[in-house]
Amino acid sequence: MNVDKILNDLEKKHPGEVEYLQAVKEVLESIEEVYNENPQFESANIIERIIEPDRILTFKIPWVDDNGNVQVNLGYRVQFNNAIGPYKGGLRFHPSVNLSILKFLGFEQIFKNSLTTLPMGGGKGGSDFNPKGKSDSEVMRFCQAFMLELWKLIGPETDVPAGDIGVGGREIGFLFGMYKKLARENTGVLTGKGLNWGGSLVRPEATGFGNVYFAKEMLATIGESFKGKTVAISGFGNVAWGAAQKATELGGKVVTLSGPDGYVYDPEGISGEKIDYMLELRATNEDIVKPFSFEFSSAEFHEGKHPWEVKVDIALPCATQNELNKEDAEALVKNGVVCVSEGANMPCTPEAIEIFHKNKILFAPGKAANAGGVATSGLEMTQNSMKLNWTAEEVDNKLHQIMRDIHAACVTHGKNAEGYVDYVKGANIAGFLKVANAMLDQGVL
Ligand code: NDP
Ligand code: 2IT
Repeated sequence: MNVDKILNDLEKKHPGEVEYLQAVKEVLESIEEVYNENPQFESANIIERIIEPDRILTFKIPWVDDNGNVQVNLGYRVQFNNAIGPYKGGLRFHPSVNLSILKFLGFEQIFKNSLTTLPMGGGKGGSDFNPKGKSDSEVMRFCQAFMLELWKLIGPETDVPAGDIGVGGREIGFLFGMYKKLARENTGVLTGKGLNWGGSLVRPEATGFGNVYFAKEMLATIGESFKGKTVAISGFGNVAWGAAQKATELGGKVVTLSGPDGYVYDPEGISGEKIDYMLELRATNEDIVKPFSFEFSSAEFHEGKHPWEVKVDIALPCATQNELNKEDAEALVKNGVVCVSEGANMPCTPEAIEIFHKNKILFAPGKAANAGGVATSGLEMTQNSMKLNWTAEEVDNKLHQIMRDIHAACVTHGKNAEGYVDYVKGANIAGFLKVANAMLDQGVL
């Protein structure tokens, strides 16, 4: 495989799709060696087949706002690869959404879902709709208009969307209701559903819990744990909320949260009612974390800054892509960070990851460390198929075991001669091999 040539060709076909090209580059560089050792991959041209999505649906979404004005947004669903199961992946509603971002997320999702050990292919979708400042009825009308197009493409055995940035329980409810009405069937076509209508216990917490379980496994390899450690978290959404709960439960002290406006630093620790308040803040649909510092006097707000300047032992970036850059990584390392585990998708830039690797920091990429969310979506699909519900304990135990298994797979494929584990390489190789072999088995499609 000639990585440079493949990337050049891809860039010519898709100029300016920076996030997508960034995600593909990382995977190709990690798997190059294994790929070249297996000539059957090259003869079936697996690489060219895996880096392009199977198909992309783009559609317009006209809807009426509370003032009677007609608004128009763009909607997308990227069905990337279904070699090991139905397309599976979240929907993102954020003004920054474009095809490059959804293709990067869909591409990552293929390998993440493969790592979960469950039968799920990779996909992603969303819209440039901005939930900021929208009323519940506006969100409902938008979700209904979105589903009016999307429903034709999805189904419980073909493509199963879920939440992501800007899409939580409320949006899944509106989307599910509309699908049910259009398709005239009540199935597990979306995950992240409410508990009374097919949802799974622990799904809301699962991404953040899973991220902390993964970090716990990494820390154990050096005889460490969360107990007594300070933890910086970015974001204040669904993933940050779950991570803050579990990190606190395991004895860590969470000292930061962040939003697009800056970060809050709370030296007394963010636990209990402060974690509950995150949900309130999120539900306001105002894009800011600053009000946290009005609510709790122990918290200081730092406008326009990243939380990575705070001295901590563990960093959990849980907001969005490319939010932790080289300078941030240098600051964390200088301050003695031992473990960085990505709750968000691709939050660390390639330059930041290089700094972590150079300094032998325990570093986990999102496709391994945040796989607990989609894994629990997979468990929701199983419960829907069986028409049974598992207890929170059963789901949490399964999630915990899946995260342990993902960690073990990363170690198997990522440990070097000196004993340092390159979790990026390990996750990419383990995720890739399963999908590539499935594609070989199934012929040229
Ligand atoms: P939420 O919408 O619940 O929260 C997203 C958080 O990130 C909010 O705090 C949001 O603030 C902040 N944010 C969004 N865009 C930016 C930006 N451009 N700059 C700074 N902050 C930003 O989403 P989730 O918690 O679900 O998602 C967070 C990350 O985790 C994403 O990368 C997502 O892809 C990933 N993820 C989510 C999973 C899930 O199950 N939900 C599973 C696996 C990964 P604001 O909205 O105010 O802009
Ligand atoms: O990035 C992700 O893994 C998610 N947003 C969750 C996807 C899912 O299908 O649960």
